[in-house]
Amino acid sequence: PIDRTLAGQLPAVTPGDAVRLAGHVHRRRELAAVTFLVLRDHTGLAQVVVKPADGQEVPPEETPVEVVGIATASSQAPGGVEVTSPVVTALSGPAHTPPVELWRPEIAAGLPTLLDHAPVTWRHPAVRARWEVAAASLRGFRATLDSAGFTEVHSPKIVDSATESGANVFEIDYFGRPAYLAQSPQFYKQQLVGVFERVYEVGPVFRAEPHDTVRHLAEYVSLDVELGFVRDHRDVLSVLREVVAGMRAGIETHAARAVERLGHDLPVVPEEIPVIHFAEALELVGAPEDEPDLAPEHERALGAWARQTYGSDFLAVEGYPMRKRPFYTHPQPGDERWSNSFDLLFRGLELVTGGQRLHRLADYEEAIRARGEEPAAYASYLQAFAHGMPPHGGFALGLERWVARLVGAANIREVTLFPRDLHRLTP
Ligand code: AMO
Repeated sequence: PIDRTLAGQLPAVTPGDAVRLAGHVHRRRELAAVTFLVLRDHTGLAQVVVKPADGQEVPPEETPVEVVGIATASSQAPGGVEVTSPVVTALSGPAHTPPVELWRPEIAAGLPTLLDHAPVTWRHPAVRARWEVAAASLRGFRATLDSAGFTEVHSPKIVDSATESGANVFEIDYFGRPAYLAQSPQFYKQQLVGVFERVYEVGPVFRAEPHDTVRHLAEYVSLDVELGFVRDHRDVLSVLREVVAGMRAGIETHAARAVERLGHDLPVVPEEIPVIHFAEALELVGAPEDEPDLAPEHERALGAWARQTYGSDFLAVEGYPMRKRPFYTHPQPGDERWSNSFDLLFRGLELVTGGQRLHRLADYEEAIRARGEEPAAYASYLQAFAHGMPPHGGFALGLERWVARLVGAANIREVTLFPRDLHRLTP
């Protein structure tokens, strides 16, 4: 028995040695005198040359196969080594014809085809590269926070109340009483600051988004961070800067090949992320001064401005109006119209929301009442505050938005393995 050689290792094999490869038939190219079998595994592609004298059938594209043969130097093969005199064994029945030709360098399919056939279309190397960038980003995210004393946590996804806004929660039947799919780990990550001081979570969150947009999903991956003993939201922003730089470094280290394939520049992360106040941002884009939020076209304009003015792909907008922020938001000291919260724009798209939170029990009770609700409804959450919580803050970054912007995808669905939206529940 010979150990498996990966496609990526084949160039380093001594010509003349016997090798055993395993992977999918990426391409079967039948010429008059030979058939080329291009084999694809998780490390790349390898070329196998099948001659009539070998007496081998090459199964159709996408069939998983094992190939035992001889490593042979060839200037025409990728990496300079191919496999000759093969014995080809199909590891399952012949694969059906794929909905799109996966061997072509660029996948020639519209978004609906890509999404409807996701289990197959994700096999295309250029499509798979999008998720390789996501996975490498996650490695960088975790590495940055692990080395800064954060503890990874997991909070429940079945919860008893909305955290962000009442409107877009999914209600479920929980043993006969209503419950909700969590819109955010917000309440739990705050409570866990009381325990661990610094926490992060990578997990799904659920938003019943009633609109079809290119940047909203009904389920997405939220990268949540929360830390205690901050002075204000600017301390949170410094951690966010390190996190984004760490995610970029993760991509450089673990997905350089994928980035090269996708042909996009990695983002410029300045030493300090430029910050603009919400009021100034409105003025800059020429929006009315009582506007409570930034519209997507405003975000795009601000992104272009940051690029031009600071050479930065990132811009933090701080001070969002209190009336548009959730009740846990800390006001801006001295002017309570504004908040100590921010959004981070990445290439003109909202990527992150974060800020400083209230931390005194009395402030929570007042804020909840001011929104016409009763503190009693939040009794379990408020326990942490009754028992002493430090000044704290944090943020949440949407993974799919990050990857979409990195790889230049116009629609967030292009970078989501199995997207969920208004219309889609399969695959
Ligand atoms: P927010 O609701 O702004 O903040 O969400 C944080 C980030 O998550 C991403 N995002 C989405 N991505 C895909 N589809 C959606 N429907 C969607 N909605 C949001 C965005 C956004 O910036 N608790 C706060 C965070 C905090 O303050 O720590 C929160 O959830 O990238």
